[in-house]
Amino acid sequence: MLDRRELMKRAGMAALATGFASTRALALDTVTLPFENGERPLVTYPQKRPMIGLTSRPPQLETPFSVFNDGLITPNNAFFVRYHLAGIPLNIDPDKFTLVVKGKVDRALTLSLKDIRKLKATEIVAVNQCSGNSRGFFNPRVAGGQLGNGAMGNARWHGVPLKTVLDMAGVQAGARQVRFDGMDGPVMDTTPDFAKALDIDHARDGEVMLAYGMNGDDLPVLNGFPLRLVVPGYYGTYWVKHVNEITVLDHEFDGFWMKSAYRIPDTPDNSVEPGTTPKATIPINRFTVRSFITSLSDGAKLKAGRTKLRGIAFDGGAGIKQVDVSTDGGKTWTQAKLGRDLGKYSFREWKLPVKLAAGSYELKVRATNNGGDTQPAEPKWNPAGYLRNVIEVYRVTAA
Ligand SMILES: Nc1nc2c(c(=O)[nH]1)N[C@H]1C(S)=C(S)[C@@H](COP(=O)(O)O)O[C@H]1N2
Ligand SMILES: [Mo]
Repeated sequence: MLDRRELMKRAGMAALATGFASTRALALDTVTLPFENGERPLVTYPQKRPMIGLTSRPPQLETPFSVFNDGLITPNNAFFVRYHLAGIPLNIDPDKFTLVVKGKVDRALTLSLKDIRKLKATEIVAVNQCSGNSRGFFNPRVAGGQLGNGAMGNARWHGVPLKTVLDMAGVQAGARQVRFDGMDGPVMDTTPDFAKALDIDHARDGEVMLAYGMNGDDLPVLNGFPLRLVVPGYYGTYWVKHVNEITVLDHEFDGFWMKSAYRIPDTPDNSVEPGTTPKATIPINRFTVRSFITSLSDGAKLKAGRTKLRGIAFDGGAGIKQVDVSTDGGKTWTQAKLGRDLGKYSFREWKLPVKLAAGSYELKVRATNNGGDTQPAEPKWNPAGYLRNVIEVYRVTAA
């Protein structure tokens, strides 16, 4: 017998599928991101509030930046969406969903969502950020989605450690990597399927998670319902959505999205001279350290006097040690007060009251992590437009 809650949920899922079928990215309005050709439609999709639309087939949605000033956790209905392939699974029956674990294991597994939900669950607050977040600001410009700063979000993820499932299957000696594939696929078979891999020790570190919950709810369809990988501190490309196949490999996975895409220069700071091609590359991995002011935007007009500056900082998992703010274009810096610590993979809030007499100001914010990494004053460059973490500048006037 199905209980009432279950029935309601099913009705909800069916309505959602209909919603996707009939909603062709209804454009409400437009916004302009602060770079050339930055005009974007504000679009609606099921389970999402109006979002900045980058593409519609597949849907790619950016979070309006003001959302990051509302709280440290990004709401599910405002969380960004990134897909590579147009064949996305919008009508998944959670009762029929299975996760297969195979390859170099003692016992191949086929787990239902119910089986997975019975395993001991954990939670982690972690930022998911697209490798190409902020790509639109690159100069010289680079190919790829011209994103502003909204291809990131911070959520409380709920699920089971990937290690639990790998241990159930029994990883065999000689395992090198674990490959993850989701239910989406190419519409034309000339496009390579989206699959990613992690080294076996990383996959078994106890932090990498198979998540079915996000901020106390199911995952939104467009964020990977009913199951996705969460790889704390690592760029979003590894956070495979709708994951239904896990394969333990005795070699390094050489699929297109590992071998050819999502690679960064193999140089000490992972950058190259603007406009040049790196000699050697490595797979993209942990986030660079970043910080933003969220309480105002570039070009803001303020009332002269006291202003409470506020914002966020995050990094690839060392944790934020310090945030400094400058109101004179970087000549002098004042340490901001850090807010509550939600864990080393979360956004960290910072606050600083300042006094601005009438005039023009260049506000800057700079974070430093526990590993001693900080943000560069001049932007670094790489041909794919990844890793952006220049110190952000906000030109404001007080009157
Ligand atoms: N199945 C699947 N998972 C995927 C992708 C994809 O195209 N297909 N894109 C990845 C990339 S590049 C990013 S940045 C994140 C984005 O996660 P989100 O859409 O939940 O914000 O999903 C990752 N997982
Ligand atoms: Mo991404």
